[in-house]
Amino acid sequence: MTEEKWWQKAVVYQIYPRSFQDSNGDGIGDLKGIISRLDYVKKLGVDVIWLNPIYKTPNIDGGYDISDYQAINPDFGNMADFEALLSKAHQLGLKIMMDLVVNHSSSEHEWFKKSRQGRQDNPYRDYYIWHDPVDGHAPNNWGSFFSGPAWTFDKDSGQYYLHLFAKEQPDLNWENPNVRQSVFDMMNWWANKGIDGFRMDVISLISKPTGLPDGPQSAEAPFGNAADVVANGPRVHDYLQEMHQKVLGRYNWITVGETAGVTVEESKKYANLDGRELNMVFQFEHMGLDGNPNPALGKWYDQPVTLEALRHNLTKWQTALSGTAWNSLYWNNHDQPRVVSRFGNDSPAYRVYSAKMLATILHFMQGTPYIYQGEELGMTNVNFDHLSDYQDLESINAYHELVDDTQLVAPETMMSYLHARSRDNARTPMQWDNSAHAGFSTATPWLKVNHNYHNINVESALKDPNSIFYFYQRLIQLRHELPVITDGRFALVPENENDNAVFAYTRQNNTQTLLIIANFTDQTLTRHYPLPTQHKLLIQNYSDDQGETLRPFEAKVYAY
Ligand code: TEU
Ligand code: CA
Repeated sequence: MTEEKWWQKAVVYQIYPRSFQDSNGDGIGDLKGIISRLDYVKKLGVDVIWLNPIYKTPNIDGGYDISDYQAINPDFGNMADFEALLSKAHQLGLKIMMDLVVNHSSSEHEWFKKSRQGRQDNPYRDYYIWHDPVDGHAPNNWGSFFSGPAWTFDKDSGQYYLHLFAKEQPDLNWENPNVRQSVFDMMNWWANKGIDGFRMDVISLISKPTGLPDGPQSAEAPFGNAADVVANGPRVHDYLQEMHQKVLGRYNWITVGETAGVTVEESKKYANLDGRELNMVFQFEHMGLDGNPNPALGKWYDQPVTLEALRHNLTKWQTALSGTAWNSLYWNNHDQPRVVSRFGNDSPAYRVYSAKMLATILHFMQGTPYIYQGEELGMTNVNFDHLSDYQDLESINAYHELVDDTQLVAPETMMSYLHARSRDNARTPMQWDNSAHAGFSTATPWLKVNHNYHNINVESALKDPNSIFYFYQRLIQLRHELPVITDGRFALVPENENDNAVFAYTRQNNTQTLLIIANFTDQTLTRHYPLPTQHKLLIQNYSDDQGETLRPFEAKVYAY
């Protein structure tokens, strides 16, 4: 076992700047707003803040389309504001992890503007992935993650360029050493500002497969699935090892790879504890279990996952990486619905119980936990009435493709799918108090506030000793105090392997055992788990312990 690293004991809090706190009354969250709320983040007890992109951007995709990697989005402030944020965070003992989006840039980036100027004598042409038409068509069947084709034809030069995401997000050509060096120089420039690490957007997609083969295409789908053939491409580990040599190895950072499509075996390369590439993966298998049974509809669906499938998957990752590689632990982020609505029960009777239950199951696992802003309040999904209330291009494009173009889904059904799975569920403004616009802004926010802010907000959470907030605070504190949460072996309780209502597991090291029990249903159940006579109850979400009786969404942890 390698020596313990600081980031193995750390807890990360994710801030989506556009939706956290507006400081100047334009309805858009900003850096000064974040500064004004750092004390709140500190009170929760986390160690690191991950900031979603704050760079200059045309904002086609929530800032994941960057037109200048070394400038701040003016909606959010300027470089002096960033420096102030970093220094205030450091004073409070909080680290700042930045988003690194280098699978693609914005089509407004200087590199792409130059790249599209022509094929001759153009050192920037090969910064992106250009291809001649094949039989008058796009080079292959790949679809964009945001609907439509992954190739756009450029009339002026007679070639197609690749964009796995929106057409305004052209993919960078990592095979070009100048691209890699430009990225590494940019990373070192941020390092000199004193940042504490990077979260690397879709880093598993940077190495494209040789020959750009078609992806698998299901019967009704208009395009092939690019992710299946692009993820974990032939040179991705070479590129990350080069990045480690030229950048990462110089700093005591936290580095996390957003690795869609990563397998357990691949994770042992990306996030091996030998430290040649990244600290940890951020993988998506448990986010993909409740997709539509029709592959043409992908993530668009409104039915919940079964506990068996969820437990099976989480258990697989807990056991497979143990001692070899490191994983992130998360229930939601800016791309995912709210955990309490998706895996719990957000009705008034059960919202608080189920939010605490889900937090318990996750926070006693091995890995580095990520808390997405508002999760610590039990913020819920939002049921917008109209498509026009949505701002997220993935949601809007999917609606048009599935309802209008292919007519695979009826309009009401698609609204139900958006209510369940749209990325905007995560992006509604942070709910600070009961005042207009939830205290997020004095103006109308860029995206509607969830109506339930009158009940669910920071001000009331801080007044209530039984709030979800204080429960998370306690979970974070326990991780900092008890080594077994970081280094203990994970095992499912044998009696529990096929239980369709309760999730129970143990963590064990040489000095301590923890038994974690969680009822995933709204029913009262009876379960018997062997427990030594000498034990104590470490944390629970009800006010008393009724032994073998498990009340709706009850969670408790014994230590012995
Ligand atoms: O997301 C990567 C990714 O795999 C997405 O397709 C994700 O699965 C989808 O949003 C879920 O619905 C990252 C960022 O987190 C996301 O916000 C960006 O839009 C995307 O990359 C492109 O940069
Ligand atoms: Ca603002």
